Amino acid sequence: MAHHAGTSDSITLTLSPDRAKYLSVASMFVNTNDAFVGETGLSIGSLATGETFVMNMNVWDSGTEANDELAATIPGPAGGGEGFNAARNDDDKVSFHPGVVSKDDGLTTSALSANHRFLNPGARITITRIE
Ligand SMILES: [Ca+2]
Ligand SMILES: [Ca+2]
Repeated sequence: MAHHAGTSDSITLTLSPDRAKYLSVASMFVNTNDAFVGETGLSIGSLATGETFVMNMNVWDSGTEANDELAATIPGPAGGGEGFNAARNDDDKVSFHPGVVSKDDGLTTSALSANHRFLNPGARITITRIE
């Protein structure tokens, strides 16, 4: 999934409660160079019907691309540029994402505006067992 600021998506999964005890999710922040959210091992096996689990997610920098915020390197609608490139010019370490700067806050070459800025935790996941 790919998310835009301030919006939400909903998906329905059909799982066997006997076999699906844990859920892992990942999504890129498409209006960034290489930011993503990801959680693994979310325990869903004990959710009762109608019960909801909510978790705020930290945004990670995948360490593959320098956060230059150039349109040519941002795949989301703010840039329309390249998504993945095998050439790595970041530090090759996953770390907390420092957030984007944007052209509104002084990075004049940035394809991003203040609307694309975020703070950690930058996303929320809500899981509801519906039957
Ligand atoms: Ca980066
Ligand atoms: Ca890219």
